[in-house]
Amino acid sequence: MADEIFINMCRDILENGTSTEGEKVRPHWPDGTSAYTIKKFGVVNRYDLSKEFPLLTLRRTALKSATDEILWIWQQKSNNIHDLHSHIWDEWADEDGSIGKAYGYQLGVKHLYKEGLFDQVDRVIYDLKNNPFSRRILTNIYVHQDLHEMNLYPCAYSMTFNVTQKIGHDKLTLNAVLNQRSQDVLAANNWNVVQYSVLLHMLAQVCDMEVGELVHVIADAHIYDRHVPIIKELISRTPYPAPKFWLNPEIKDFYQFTRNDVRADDYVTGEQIKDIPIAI
Ligand code: UFP
Repeated sequence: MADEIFINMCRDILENGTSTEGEKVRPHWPDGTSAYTIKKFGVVNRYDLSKEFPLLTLRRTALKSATDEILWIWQQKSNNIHDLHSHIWDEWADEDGSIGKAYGYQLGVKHLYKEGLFDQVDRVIYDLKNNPFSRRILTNIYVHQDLHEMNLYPCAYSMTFNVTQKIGHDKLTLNAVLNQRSQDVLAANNWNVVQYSVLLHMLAQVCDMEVGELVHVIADAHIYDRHVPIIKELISRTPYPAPKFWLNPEIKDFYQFTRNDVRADDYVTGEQIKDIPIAI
């Protein structure tokens, strides 16, 4: 499923997308050359997590590192790269390791609701447990008043949670829409999809729900010029069967999860692509 969605999205961008070549664009390649893209506006991908976990098999997505980053944002609510086990944010960090008032910082800010003070994550968990059919359960980290203090504006900026009840099922089903303004398809698409799928699995488990669908809405889905030949080779590969996702069933408190509580079993993939150039 994940491979098929990825291949179809890439084909669509390459065949029907528009190019920003010749336009005044940022970001740029490390050598200073302008990094233009082929892009598609308004891409929507649906992943039924009750059927399959959407790890790409065309090449390997690092499940534990992706989980580490999503826990850094949603659970530790940190904006300091020293709390991360990878170096993906190094380019955007200050000398002290801070990425400014971005991502985890925003999720840690407390806001006043009728029931008292909550940060956005605790508010989501509270609503899912106490008022699951509410149509008001969402997070938003695209905070305009703080944008000038963010070293990178949030790309995936909002999750809207929605609970359904499947006929014949005792448990409720947790679904979500992930809103993303900008997506580097080669470097980060499956990374982001996997992160928010892990998050949905974790929240469903701690709220005693079943996991449902993740709907990924991408405003600007782009392939960078230097990624085009890599993408063409990648989508010519034959996918493998989807791996099995394991989430430690003992954990019932969202704040107890670590990256070691997730695992992909039977995860067979094509060869990894080394040294993907990243536009900055
Ligand atoms: N990008 C993603 N996903 C992320 C992230 C960044 O695809 O989670 F943090 C990419 C999208 C874009 C670049 O290619 O990083 C950010 O540039 P801009 O702010 O100009 O959209």
